[in-house]
Amino acid sequence: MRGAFITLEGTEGVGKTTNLDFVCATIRRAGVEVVRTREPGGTPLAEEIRDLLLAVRDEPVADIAELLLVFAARGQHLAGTIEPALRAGCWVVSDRFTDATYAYQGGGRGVDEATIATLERLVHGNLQPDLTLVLDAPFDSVASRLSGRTRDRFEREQRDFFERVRAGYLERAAELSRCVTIDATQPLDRVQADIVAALAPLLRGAGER
Ligand code: T5A
Repeated sequence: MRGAFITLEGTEGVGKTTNLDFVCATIRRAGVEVVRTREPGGTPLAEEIRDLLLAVRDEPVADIAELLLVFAARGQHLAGTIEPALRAGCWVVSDRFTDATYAYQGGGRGVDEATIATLERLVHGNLQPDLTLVLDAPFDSVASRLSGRTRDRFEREQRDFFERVRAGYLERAAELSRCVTIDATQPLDRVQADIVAALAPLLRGAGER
């Protein structure tokens, strides 16, 4: 039986990585095998593409080059990690997937949605996450969580970029029934209580998949 595909999304510092382990542990407690992964990345080649994407460089990166690199990494991630795991009946939990492209390259950079949709169809056809947890917080409430880190190429963007990314996520979440938006400004235990509630319907169906 095919596994379920769950993604965590949101702007920088909202707690995706922090909650990824929690999501995986909650699923394992229900007796289901889970693969934890991330984008860009998730295979050796895709991780190399991640390094290219996040590196701070003097040369401006063209929007189309960034977009194609994101989907190149995703194609490899799907072929090497996501698809084999789902086929084997494992659940896959990924830190970001294509919603991030709509939010960052679409909302943030201004690439038109139709171009992203064309690549989405080409790279993953009808495959979509079964559940997407969108951790949401205004820029100001999470900016302090990132202070003191070395900033990658995306984290060096200005506030208005992250506001457009956040708006992109919220717009998609409002349109897609697989998305559950969670208030990431809450204390961690409250965020995780919301995550458990969002996972419950999928976990109830785990035995029937
Ligand atoms: N990208 C990616 C694209 O442009 N297009 C795409 O299609 C894809 C897939 C990847 C970058 O690539 C771009 C977007 C990204 O910029 P990344 O490292 O995967 O980069 O993503 P980041 O968002 O940069 O990851 P971060 O680590 O910055 O953010 P997280 O994972 O959301 O936050 P996390 O879990 O590290 O938490 C940050 C801090 O906050 C604390 C944590 O303890 C930690 O210290 N925290 C809380 N504190 C208080 N209350 C809570 N509720 C808290 N939750 C977490």
